[in-house]
Amino acid sequence: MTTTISRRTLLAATAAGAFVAATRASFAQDKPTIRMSGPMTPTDQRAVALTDIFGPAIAGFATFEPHWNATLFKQGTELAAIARGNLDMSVTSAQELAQIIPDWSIFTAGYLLKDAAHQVKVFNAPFMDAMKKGVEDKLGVKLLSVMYLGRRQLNLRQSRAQLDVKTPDDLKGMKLRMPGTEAWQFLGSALGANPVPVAFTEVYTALQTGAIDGQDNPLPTDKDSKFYEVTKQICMTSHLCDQNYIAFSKKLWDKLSPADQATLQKAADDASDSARQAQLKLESDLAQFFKDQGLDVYEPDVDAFRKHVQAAYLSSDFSKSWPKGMVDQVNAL
Ligand code: KDO
Repeated sequence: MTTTISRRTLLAATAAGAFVAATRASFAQDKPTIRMSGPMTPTDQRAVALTDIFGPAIAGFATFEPHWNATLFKQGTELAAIARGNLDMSVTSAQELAQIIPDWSIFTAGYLLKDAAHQVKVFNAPFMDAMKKGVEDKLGVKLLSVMYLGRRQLNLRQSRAQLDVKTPDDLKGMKLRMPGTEAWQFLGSALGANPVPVAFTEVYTALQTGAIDGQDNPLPTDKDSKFYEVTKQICMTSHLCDQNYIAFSKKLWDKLSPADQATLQKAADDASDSARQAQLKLESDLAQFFKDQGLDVYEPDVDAFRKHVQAAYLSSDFSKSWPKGMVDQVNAL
């Protein structure tokens, strides 16, 4: 026996279905969407951890919506976007914070932070409370956790046979791409080079066309962004043990219940811990990978670089804005 559904019944069923979907959607809309913008690729370990760990961990009360490759906001404009209420989250840096709050330039100084564990100890140290409060008060941004980016190395278009880098003198006249903020440009000069500002998403093309002579990033970034395809050497200066901070809208944070705040904080910590372990593993494996790709990978006179860079910072205006005694507190951890 076949049953025929009348047109009226079919229309009623469709309308009911639409009503249920709309209601569910409106319930879904009650959960805030956390829009995040970052210049990193979706395959960068920090992005993978945010997508695979952070997003699912907060899914009970919020929808995580990441935008990678700086497709939503240009690199370096995210903090202002959060402050204006146009963005909820980013992965920021001391170099970006220092543009607005000069104290943060202490963490842009080469050869200060020692390693990933030191970064975590510093971020959680009591003397950082005032620094974090300053960011909340001035920018409406809450720094949730520290992410390990890696030790920054020189990555050059010339082979070692063409340019064997031993000391900062060997970088004289080199067009070394550094990110656009003043603190980054200063680091490029402190290394002995001529810093050239280029956005992260433009670096590959700038290397390919010869617009720049080289760039500096940790080994995992050089792999993930395929910079090794358009460069011939990696000179292991380890000039900055680099880090980022998960930056979150204070306005959005304050709207969450204490329970959801705790869940979100744990999600940020878990994602940062996972990404840190992944980056460290990559860092230990990648020197051989780049050698297999035909790049020269070697150490320069690191002491010569350390002395040159530290002297440049200590005689700079930057160091005048560092909180009194904080260098000693950082070194003591
Ligand atoms: C870069 O532009 O070289 C840099 O490494 C700077 C970091 O602070 C961070 O913005 C990073 O790019 C991006 O997350 C892409 O890895």
